[in-house]
Amino acid sequence: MLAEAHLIPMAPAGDVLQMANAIRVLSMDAVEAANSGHPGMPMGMADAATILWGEFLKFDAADPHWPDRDRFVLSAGHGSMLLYSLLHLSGYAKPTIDDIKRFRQLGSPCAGHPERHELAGVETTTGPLGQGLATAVGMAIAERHLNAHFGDGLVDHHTWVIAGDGCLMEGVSHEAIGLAGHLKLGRLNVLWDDNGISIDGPVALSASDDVPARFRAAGWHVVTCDGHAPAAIRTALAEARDSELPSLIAVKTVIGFGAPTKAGTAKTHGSPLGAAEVTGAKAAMGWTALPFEIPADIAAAWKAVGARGRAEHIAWTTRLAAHPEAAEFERRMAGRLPEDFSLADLRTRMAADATPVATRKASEIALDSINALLPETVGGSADLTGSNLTKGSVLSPLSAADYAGRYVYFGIREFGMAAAMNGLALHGGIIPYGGTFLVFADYCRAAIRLSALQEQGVVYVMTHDSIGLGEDGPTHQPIEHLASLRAIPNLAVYRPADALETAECWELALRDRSRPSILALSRQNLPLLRTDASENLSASGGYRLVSAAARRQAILVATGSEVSLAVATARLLEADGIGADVVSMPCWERFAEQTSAARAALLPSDVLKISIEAASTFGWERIVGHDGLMLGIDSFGASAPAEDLYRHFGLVPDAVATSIKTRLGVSS
Ligand SMILES: Cc1ncc(C[n+]2csc(CCOP(=O)(O)OP(=O)(O)O)c2C)c(N)n1
Ligand SMILES: [Mg+2]
Repeated sequence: MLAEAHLIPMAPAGDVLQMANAIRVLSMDAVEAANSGHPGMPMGMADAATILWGEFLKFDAADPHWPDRDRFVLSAGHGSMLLYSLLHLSGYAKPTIDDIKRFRQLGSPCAGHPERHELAGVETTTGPLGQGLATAVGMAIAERHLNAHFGDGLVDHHTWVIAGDGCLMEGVSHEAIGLAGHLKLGRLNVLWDDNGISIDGPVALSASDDVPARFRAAGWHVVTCDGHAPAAIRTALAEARDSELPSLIAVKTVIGFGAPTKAGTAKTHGSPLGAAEVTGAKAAMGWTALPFEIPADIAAAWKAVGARGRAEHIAWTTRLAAHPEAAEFERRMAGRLPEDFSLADLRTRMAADATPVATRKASEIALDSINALLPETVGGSADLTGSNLTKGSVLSPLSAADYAGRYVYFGIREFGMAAAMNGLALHGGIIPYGGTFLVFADYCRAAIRLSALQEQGVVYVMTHDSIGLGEDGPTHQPIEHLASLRAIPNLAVYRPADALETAECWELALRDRSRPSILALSRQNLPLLRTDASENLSASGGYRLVSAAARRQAILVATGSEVSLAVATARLLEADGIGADVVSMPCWERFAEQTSAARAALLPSDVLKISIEAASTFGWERIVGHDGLMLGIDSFGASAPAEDLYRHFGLVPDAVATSIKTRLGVSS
C-alpha cells in the first residue's frame, strides 16, 4: 500500500520536447494576444514541468479536489502561463482555450498571476515572490500531520514547487527553508528555475549567494540538472522524490528557451516577444500550427498525462470507503466543523468567573476547550508561546519525530509562520492558528493579505495589543496596527474586552471558514464586564453594554481593554447627571455588516459619540462621525509601567470624562 504514487506508469506517451513546446507556444501566443505577460519563465521551465507533470505528479485532471493529489505550487507566479498551459493541456475542465486566448482580460480565469479562487488546480494564489514556497511548507506539514492520523492509505502525497531566483532571494525563503529543513519535510521538493536572470538583468547584478549551500545548511538535499535534458531532469526528480529530506532541484535553464535572439536575456522576462521572435521560435521548433492550436498527437499525449492518476484515484476512493474514519476525514477535508460544535459551555464558564484576567489568558482557557472539541486545529507561535499563551494543555508538539503533534514551534519566523498557516489551511483538513505580538503583525502582513485574498479561515492570535504591555516600550507597542489591519479586505479584526468576549470572538473566528481573523489580546488583566452569556453578542460586531440612566448625552464606543475604561468613565458622567451609553465594539467588520437601521439604533446621529481605543484614532470617524470625539494615541508609545502610560496618554476615567464634558460644554 505504501508509496503507490511511485507505481504510476512513468513512460511518457508523447515526445517530451514537443509536449514542452506546446507549453512554449501557448505561453508565447497568450502573451502576444494580451500584449502583456511573462513568456520567459514558462519557456525556460517547460521541459522540467513536462517531466514533472508527465511522469511524477500524482493527480487526476478529472478531479482537481482529490484530497490525496500531489500539491503543485507555482511560486514564481509571474510565470502563470506555465500553469494555465499545464492545466489546459492535461485536461482540466478549465481553463479552456478560449480562457487562455483571453489571458489577463477581465472575466478570464487566466488572471495575470494564478488565483486560487479562479481555477481548480491552482493550489494557492501566487505572485508575491517567495510566498508560494513558504505556503508550500505549510502544505507539506499538513500532509505529514494528516498522514500520521489517517495513515498511508488516505494521505500519501508530495508537494512540488517551482520557484525562481526571486523567490529564493526574498527573505521569507530563509524562514521557509529553515522550518522545512528542521521538520525534515522529505515530501517537499522545490524546483529552482536557475536561469541567472531577473527583471533588472543578470542575477549577478545583485546576488552572489551559493544557493545550494544555503539549502544544504538548512538541512535540505540538493540535486542539480540541466533543465533542457529530459533524462537528467528525470533522474534529478526521482532522487528528490525519494529523499527523506526536503529537496532542492537546481534546474539550470535558459530563460525564454527557444526564442531565437532574446533567449537567455531579461527581455523575455515580462514582455511579449514580438511577432518576429515568435515566428522564429516556432520555425526552429518545426511548429506549423496556427496560434492557440495544438496538433492532435501532442494534445492526445497531454490528455493521457491528465488521466495517468485515474486508476490510483479510484483505488484511493475504494480505500476511503473502507476506512473506519472516512466520515471524519471527509468532514475535516471539507472544512466543516462538527455538527454539535458550540462554545456555549465555555462562554457560560467565562461569564461565571469574575476574576480579572488578561484576554490572552482567556484565550488560552478557550483554546483548551477548542482544541479538545476540534481535532483539526494545529496551533503554534513564533517563539512567544509563553506570552501568546497559544499552546494550552491539550496539544503536544508537532516535530520531525512526531508529525501527529498539533503544536508547531515556528521559531522566530513570523512571516514564514503566517505563510505556512495559509498552506496548512489551503491543504485542507486543518484549522491553523498562530501567535505573535500584535506589533509584529507587520512582519506577517503580506501573508495575512493572502489569507484574506484566498478566503482562508486562518486565526492569528496577536497578543500584547497596546501600551498596556508596558515597559517593553514603543518598539513593542502597537499604535497603527489595528487601523492598518482593518484596512485589509475580508479580514475580521477582533479586540475582545473581557474573558467572555474572548470566547465569543474565538467562536466567531472558528465558524468563519472563509475569512481570516485576528484576535488582538491584552497582556494585562481585565475585569469581566458581562455575566449573561446566553447570546454571542460579539457576533454583531458592536452592542450596547451599558445603557444611560440619566438623559443620554454621550455614547462611548470602545474596544478591548478600553471598554472597562469606558464603563468607569460612564459612571463618572452619570454621577454628574450626564447619561452615557457604553458600546463595546470588538469587531468593526461585523458591525459594518449589520443593517444601517441596526447601526443607527446603536449609534444615533443626534448624540455625541466618543471612541476610546489605546491606538491610532485613524478611521474612528467612520464610527463616531466627523463631529465625534476620538480618544486614542496618535504618536508612538513610551517605555513605562502600563498604568503610568494610560495616565500619560490621558486614557483614564477622569481625564476622558473631562474631555467629554468639555466637548459637551459642561463645566467640570
Ligand atoms: C515580493 C515581490 N517583489 C517584487 C515582485 C516583482 N517581480 C516579479 S518577477 C520579478 C523578478 C523575478 O526574477 P526571477 O524569479 O528570477 O524570475 P525570472 O525572471 O527568472 O522569470 C520581480 C522583481 C514580485 N512579484 N513580488
Ligand atoms: Mg530568474
